[in-house]
Amino acid sequence: VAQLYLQDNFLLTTELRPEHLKSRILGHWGTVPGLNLIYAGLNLLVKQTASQFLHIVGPGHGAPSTLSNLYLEGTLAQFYPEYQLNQEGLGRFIKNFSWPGGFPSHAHPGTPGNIHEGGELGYSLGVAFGAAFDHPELVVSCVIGDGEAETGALAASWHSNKFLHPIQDGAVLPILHLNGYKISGPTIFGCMDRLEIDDYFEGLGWEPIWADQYQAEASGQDFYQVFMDSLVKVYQKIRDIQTKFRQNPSLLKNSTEFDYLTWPVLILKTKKGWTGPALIGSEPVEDNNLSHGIPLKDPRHNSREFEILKQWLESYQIRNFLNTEQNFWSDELFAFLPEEKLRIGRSPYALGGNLRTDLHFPDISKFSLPTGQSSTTHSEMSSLSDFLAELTKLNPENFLIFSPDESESNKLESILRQAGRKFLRSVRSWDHFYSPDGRMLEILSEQVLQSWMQGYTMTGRHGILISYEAFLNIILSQIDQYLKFLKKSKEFSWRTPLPSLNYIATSTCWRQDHNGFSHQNPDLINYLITQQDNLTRIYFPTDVNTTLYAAQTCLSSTNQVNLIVNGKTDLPQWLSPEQAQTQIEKSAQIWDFATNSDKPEVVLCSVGDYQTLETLAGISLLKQFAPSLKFRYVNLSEITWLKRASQTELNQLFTSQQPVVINFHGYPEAIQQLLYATELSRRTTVIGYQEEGTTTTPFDMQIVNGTSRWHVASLALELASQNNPQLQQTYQDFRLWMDQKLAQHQSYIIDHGDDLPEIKNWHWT
Ligand SMILES: Cc1ncc(C[n+]2csc(CCOP(=O)(O)OP(=O)(O)O)c2C)c(N)n1
Repeated sequence: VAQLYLQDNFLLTTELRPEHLKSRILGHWGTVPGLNLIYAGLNLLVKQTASQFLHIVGPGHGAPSTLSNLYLEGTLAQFYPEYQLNQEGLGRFIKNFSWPGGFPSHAHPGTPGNIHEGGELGYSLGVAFGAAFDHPELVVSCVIGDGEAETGALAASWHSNKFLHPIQDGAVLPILHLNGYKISGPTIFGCMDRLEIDDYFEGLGWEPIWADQYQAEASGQDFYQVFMDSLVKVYQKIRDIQTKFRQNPSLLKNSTEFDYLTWPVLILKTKKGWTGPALIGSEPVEDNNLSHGIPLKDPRHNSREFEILKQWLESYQIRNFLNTEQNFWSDELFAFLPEEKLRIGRSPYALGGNLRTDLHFPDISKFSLPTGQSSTTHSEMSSLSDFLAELTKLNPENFLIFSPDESESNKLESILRQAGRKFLRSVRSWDHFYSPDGRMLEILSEQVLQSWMQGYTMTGRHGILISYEAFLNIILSQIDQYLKFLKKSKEFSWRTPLPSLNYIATSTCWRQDHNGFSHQNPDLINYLITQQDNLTRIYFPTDVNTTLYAAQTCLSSTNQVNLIVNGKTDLPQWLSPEQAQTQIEKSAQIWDFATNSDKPEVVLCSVGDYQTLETLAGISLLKQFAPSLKFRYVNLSEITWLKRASQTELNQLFTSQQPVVINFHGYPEAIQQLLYATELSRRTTVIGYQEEGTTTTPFDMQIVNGTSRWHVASLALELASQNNPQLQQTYQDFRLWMDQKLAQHQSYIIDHGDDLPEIKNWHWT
């Protein structure tokens, strides 16, 4: 409470006056008392059991609780010498909450022991499970607000229990903080009776164990003791399950054992804003949503509020906890704390960068294709799958693959064969590749997958999430939250670099042959390019070899969010392994085999596999229709490079004055945005996906978006002819030819439901 309100007189040593109060009172109160109870209880549990905990707090707005517990357990002073456990340190700590230059109102990367900001609600439980996977010795406690529990992401996260291995994984100790209210009214869980809540959790495969303040008070029990007893009971149940399986691992071969594997969940029913003002006027504040934020809005100027605040602050009798003659704080306050290194805020798992070890990579030559410019076609995703399968074999304890039910459709079969899908429920004989030991995790919730991957990588391990391109947008906001955490982490040297978050966007907008418009959306690219601070990379490999090098580069990197955009259909191959490696290292380079002059009249560039196919097919047409045209081809395989490239580097690739055509995988505006501040933008025409889509032929997708080989060649001739009048007639002739071809294409696809043979069978010569 002092953190919210006081800027002076922190120990109430003199009569409280309005000038002791902060002029801007910013933060949240209601959730704090319950969070304090949990934090203190966990420390006591650790003292009794010497277990290794990581604590995740869903309601990040309860930061005053997290911070004050960190302060009192002495962790804060370890990370911030200015917050010592003395009068000066205490005053500075209280004043600096929600204060410019001090601690923000929510838990953030500067909060020791914390890997979860809890700003956007819904992800705490998923992150907790991610942290527990492959950490057999760890218990991850996780507070979930009953408001947060209404979110789709959190509701789906309860199913994570079907993915927790009782031997290889650690445990999650979920605590549903049932304080009955969210910001503006009661929560849904708050309006459900005990039986309904029991049924809900039992239906989800959990065993609910209660600590109920109302019941304790009604029956004259000490609620602190009730809570501790329940916490210990939950903990003991977790250990019992683990011991049972760890002593007899063969039990896991029997699916009926894990079918009925029921982990406990603690339902903590408290009064929101407990110990705060009961009433303001006739309005209840304690045990009501009015306690959620700042219960007394303006006590500096409102004398009635001031009086209530004064009584509220005095009610805690802070000076009873001081022993100013000796260590300032009285010893009894620390009696419940475990030894220093086990205190909740010191969890080494919260500093995943320190736990990170690099992945062991297979030799890429086992998976790459030996030559470039091959007329045989291959699927990038199939080869990537072979590579990732081998990676799971080489890194059996620190690499997981996450995917929302598209593994087979996304050509990831070899991962399934090698690594298996992790699942602890029995399936039928024809459901393939499911086992408790699998290394690929499938749940049809991109948000849960993202949460798992975050928890997994933020505690030092490596992961990759493979999804349909369109549906990665579902987690765009979550990625944004993560990037905020990453950006701020850089301000704290003790936050050492984390393994990057890696995404494969496949089944891309250009090839939604089965699904059509609803499945076409390359928007994540637009979001990722707006990120500052060099935290994102967006790769567009063009073939198997570039895909493999892009994947290895991403999985070796730290502190980044990497997106690789890959088609899954068979495509021509362009680069040898050596050329592919250089391509990925440089991000952009001239492809000599598709260039006929070092003094080009026009530069053609493509970004993305299907767009590269069309652009190179367009170059074939130029060679045929305009043999005298001098052109250059540039492949751009990582687009944030445009932000970092110098003018000289841009000119080396794109010349200093010639027109440029860029055929882009995503929305043209994305590239235009990246080029905006450069001279290049004035002479560049960008074509790309223009939100034209349906269930049609692959080439028709290129036609309706104006990105086909015909459009590419036409644009190149049009632009080059503006500087070279001799090309004007060629351009006119080409346009006439193209109009006929467009008509021919249209009638052919209507008649045959497929593309013209000359399009389907085209290959580079
Ligand atoms: C996804 C999302 N939607 C809305 C909000 C705004 N918000 C902040 S706190 C809160 C209520 C949270 O209630 P609960 O989870 O029960 O936490 P507690 O009552 O313990 O404060 C809401 C809706 C948010 N932070 N995240």
